[in-house]
Amino acid sequence: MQDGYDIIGDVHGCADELEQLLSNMGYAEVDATWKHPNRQAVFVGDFIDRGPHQLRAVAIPKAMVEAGSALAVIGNHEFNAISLATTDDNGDFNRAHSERNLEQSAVFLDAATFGSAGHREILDWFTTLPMWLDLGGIRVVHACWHEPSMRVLGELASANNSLTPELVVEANRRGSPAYDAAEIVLKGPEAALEGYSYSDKDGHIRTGGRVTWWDPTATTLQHGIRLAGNWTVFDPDNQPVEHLPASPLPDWVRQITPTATDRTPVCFGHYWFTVGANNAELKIIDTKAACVDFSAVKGGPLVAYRWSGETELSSDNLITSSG
Ligand SMILES: [Mn+2]
Repeated sequence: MQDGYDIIGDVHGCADELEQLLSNMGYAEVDATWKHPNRQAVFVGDFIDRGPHQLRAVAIPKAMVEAGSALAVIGNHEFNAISLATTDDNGDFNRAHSERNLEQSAVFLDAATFGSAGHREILDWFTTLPMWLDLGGIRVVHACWHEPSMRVLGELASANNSLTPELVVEANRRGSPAYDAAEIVLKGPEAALEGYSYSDKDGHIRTGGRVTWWDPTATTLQHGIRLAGNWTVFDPDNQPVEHLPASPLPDWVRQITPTATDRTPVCFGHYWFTVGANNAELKIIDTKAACVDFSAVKGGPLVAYRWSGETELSSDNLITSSG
């Protein structure tokens, strides 16, 4: 029955691409859900926000998980959705209803209607999702596999490592251990840029950058901070420059980088990889790490890694919604 896992990247409202990908992988609609005769899907989270079919992008994975044909971990967008709708001991929303926060969640909130029964049902399901899955030979997390952070989160989490009300409060309290741990596991480690800044894909000026934590050779800001090619980098005098400086990444970041000796293969999403012309860049990172987010909601394919027990991952096992 169980021949392996099909680990599916960030859906972000792309329900049509999800159904196409499932169909391409031999899943079929049975009893109002998608099933494969001998495989199980695993979603890396980030079902919602941005894309056109918010409710279907939740309903399809939810039905699959409830039917046992899929597993799923929570992404930062689901964490944010829960945090926007729950309150701390003072009665304040765990995630403030600032213009920017609401804008980031607007597409989902428009579709789900904040405070409605349907909205609460979706959030209740998100709350059941673990923050990571160790499936024996393959690991799945939304952004970063980092065991010290997982231990911190695990102390406040439910038995299956899903969120509890207390953990949602703590993980939104800036400066708390759970806040830092959730940042790393769900959003990926970010390093300060020493006065440098850049304008990101949404036009926000950022003074910290996402670290390529999976790459043991990336030891400097220049090589270890993930920036898209079309983003502009500014030096401390706010002048545009070619790239970030070659100064070393902070020690705490380098300690997150996996060592060569303990590397169970890990699949994750979150990082907006792109496939390039003719799918030339449709590939895993290395034999121990695969990002399955290829920017489906920005015109890329939705991608899955089809894992069948191998200890060395291969790009040959990537399957796309585009066929
Ligand atoms: Mn994400």
